Amino acid sequence: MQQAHGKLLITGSSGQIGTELTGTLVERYGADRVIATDISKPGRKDCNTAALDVTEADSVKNIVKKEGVTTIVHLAAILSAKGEKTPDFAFDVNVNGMRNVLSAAAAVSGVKLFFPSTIGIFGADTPRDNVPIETITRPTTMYGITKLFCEQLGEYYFRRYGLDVRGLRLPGIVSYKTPPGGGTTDYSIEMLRAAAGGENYTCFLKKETMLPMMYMPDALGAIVKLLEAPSSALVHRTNFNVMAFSFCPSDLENEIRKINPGFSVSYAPDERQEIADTWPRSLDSSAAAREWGFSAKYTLSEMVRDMLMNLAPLPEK
Ligand code: AKB
Repeated sequence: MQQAHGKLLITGSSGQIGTELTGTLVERYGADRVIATDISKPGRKDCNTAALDVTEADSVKNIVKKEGVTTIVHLAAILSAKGEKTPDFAFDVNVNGMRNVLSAAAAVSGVKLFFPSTIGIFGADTPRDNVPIETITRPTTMYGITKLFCEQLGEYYFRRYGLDVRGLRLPGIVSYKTPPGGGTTDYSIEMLRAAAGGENYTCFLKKETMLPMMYMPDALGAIVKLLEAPSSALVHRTNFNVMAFSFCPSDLENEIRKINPGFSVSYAPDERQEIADTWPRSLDSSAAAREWGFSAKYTLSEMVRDMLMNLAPLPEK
């Protein structure tokens, strides 16, 4: 178990990443140090829990102060597809939530804050391949616009108040424990779930839509590594690119077919195609590797095998 001082507060802990990251942090720092929060009080029993609406500035400030929080993992956010359906709500949660968390963190000395940004901060004018950290960032979704703002507001709090803010741009994250909610890369999990359940799948993106992705164990490893990196090692702060591999829906379909030859996918792109068309195919993650040792272990085929095994027993060979 790692030594951590004070409490570690997680917002959005009931989401796809939050559910698993909370377990990882409880193992690492101990149950009594972790407070898992979400808009409704999380049902988990392995740590302290509380209901917390990040859009309520006083509630955020109070819990940070009252509990002696020294690390905040701010996951509460509205993702790309849902954000296009409810742009005002996405603005409120993503922008006001981030401001409230930053301001609560800055009001107490020595607090460290982690939040995930996204490949959604890029836009149609961004080069598509091996995208560097510094490039054209003109997102067209509410999710992308608000997350780019979060990156820049985080940098502002670092420069102006010395707040130890850290963030990375996550690609699509594939996992089996908790379904994602409202993302564009969710098709990959839906496809794997359908295959594991013995069903065929209708994909909402075109078969050739290539996007950067990562398997959950590598995402958890990356978040913990960035969280624990010495502050002095960080040249960048809130905008590290990270990815494991790129694939398009037909690559995933073919990979599933190697295990489950009867599986088939039909393609019926919807409005989420427009979002995916503005995102890059691959990212340059070298700054993350250099500054805090980012690496991803799983390949696409290892991930597919592990997903199918965990979602349903694999067919006999
Ligand atoms: C989404 O699809 O909105 C997210 C993301 C790539 O940030 N998974």
